[in-house]
Amino acid sequence: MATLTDQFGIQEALAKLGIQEINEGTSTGSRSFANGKIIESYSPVDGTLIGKVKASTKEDYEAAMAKAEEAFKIWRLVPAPKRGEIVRQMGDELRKYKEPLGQLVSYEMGKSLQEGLGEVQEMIDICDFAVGLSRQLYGLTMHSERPMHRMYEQWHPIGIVGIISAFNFPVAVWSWNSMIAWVCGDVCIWKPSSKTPLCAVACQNIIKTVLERNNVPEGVSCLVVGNESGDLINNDKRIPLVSFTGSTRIGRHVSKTVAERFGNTILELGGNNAIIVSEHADINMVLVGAVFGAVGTAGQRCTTTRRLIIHESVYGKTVEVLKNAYGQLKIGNPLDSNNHVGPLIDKGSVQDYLNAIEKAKAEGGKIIVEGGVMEGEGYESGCYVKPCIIEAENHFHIVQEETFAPILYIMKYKTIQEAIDMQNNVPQGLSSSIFTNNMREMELFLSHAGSDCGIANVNIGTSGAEIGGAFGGEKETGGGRESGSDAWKAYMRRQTNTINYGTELPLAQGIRFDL
Ligand code: UN1
Repeated sequence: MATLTDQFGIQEALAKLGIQEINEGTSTGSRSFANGKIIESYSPVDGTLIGKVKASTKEDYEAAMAKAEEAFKIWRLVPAPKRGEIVRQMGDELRKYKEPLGQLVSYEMGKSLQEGLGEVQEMIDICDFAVGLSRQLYGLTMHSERPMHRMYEQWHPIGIVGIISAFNFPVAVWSWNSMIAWVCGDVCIWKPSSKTPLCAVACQNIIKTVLERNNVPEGVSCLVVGNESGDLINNDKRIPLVSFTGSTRIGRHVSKTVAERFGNTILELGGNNAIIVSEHADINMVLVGAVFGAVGTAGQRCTTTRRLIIHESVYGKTVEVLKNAYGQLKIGNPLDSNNHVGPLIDKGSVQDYLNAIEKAKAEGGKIIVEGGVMEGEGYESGCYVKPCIIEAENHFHIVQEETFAPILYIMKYKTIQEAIDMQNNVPQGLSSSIFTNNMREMELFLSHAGSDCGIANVNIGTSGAEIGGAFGGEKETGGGRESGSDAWKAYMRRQTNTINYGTELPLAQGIRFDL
């Protein structure tokens, strides 16, 4: 095993990132507060124990929160463009560590090295975006209905932002939230997935030097590890905003818990994303979009393509092209650039994948490309599965669910309206796409009568969104938006100010109150 990891330079990457055998899991900037039980991180790539972190106890959490509260009082007074300058330096630091961090993401999470590097690139991109944003936190001015009055709105920092992130994007999702939150003047407390704690420790190590160099209080960036911290964040009245990425099931719990105390949430939950393949589609483009969408990250993106809705006239041809492409997929170590598909995160996910295939068959699904668990040399971790294709109907229970694995359901349609209805007819509403060269179909798909998702693409797959847009979706996806566009507004509180510079006190709405 050690040879395998050494062959891909993992030991060196870990050393560069300052990951020792045991890392103290809870830390604020440079300080550690971890006293809890040990969490072990095993690689799904080869089953090796990569490292251990200590979980945070309730006391550790309290200590971190005390640091966060203290830091907020200082950080909110730093002018926004100066906060942007700190984030700019973080982007520079991430550029330096792109290679080892990308390797660790690939090794601890299991996605391909290319995708691991792409994830770090998303972090760098959001830093650049946040730097510009730090000079553009604009509020509106309004004309008052009263004479000699001025009315405007300001955006103030909201406070402590809780970030609860998932294993599948172990570093990027944190950065979309934290980099934006920081330029907004907030401080962050991050609970990463317990499946990928080392990636979080590495991020903390990378930004630590920037915080220290600039005398920024360490509590600006707090890290708490272990599942216990999740509900501490959800229930904590000192945290006005919780950004949660994960399953719809846990998202429902987070949503209720935070709403109960009138906190705000940004929820990024499950997707059930479809591509409509029109009779007017360019089939070569469909091939790349659909196959990357369905098997990239081994089907573990919330934007993964889970359904292909294909026009009946091109159904046979599309299936043939897909079968051929799936036949050429190389499954294996994701650090080896010859492979297309890496492992699932753990054996629990492998079981979910197998169960989903059985359920689809029981409901009448027809196997087009057979699935199964890979065995033998190179697959010792037991987490490698074959991407499969199942002909199914949209109403099947299993098709209506999100299974975090490379299972692609395919189905036929006759009219474009029928295709749009099928695409929308699932509980989730994250990403969607149509492949067509017909402008009427394209515009209908993008219109208010078209896709009901937060993301709707034309001649592009469902995954791989850029950071410049607002990311998120409707219905059971949770309704949150993070990353680009004006998603920053969720990280600030709006204040409407009216100033009377006259000598009279006229009331609004013309109300008379004579004394
Ligand atoms: C996720 O799977 O949680 O659009 C995020 C994409 C990536 C982000 C996915 N930029 O596929």
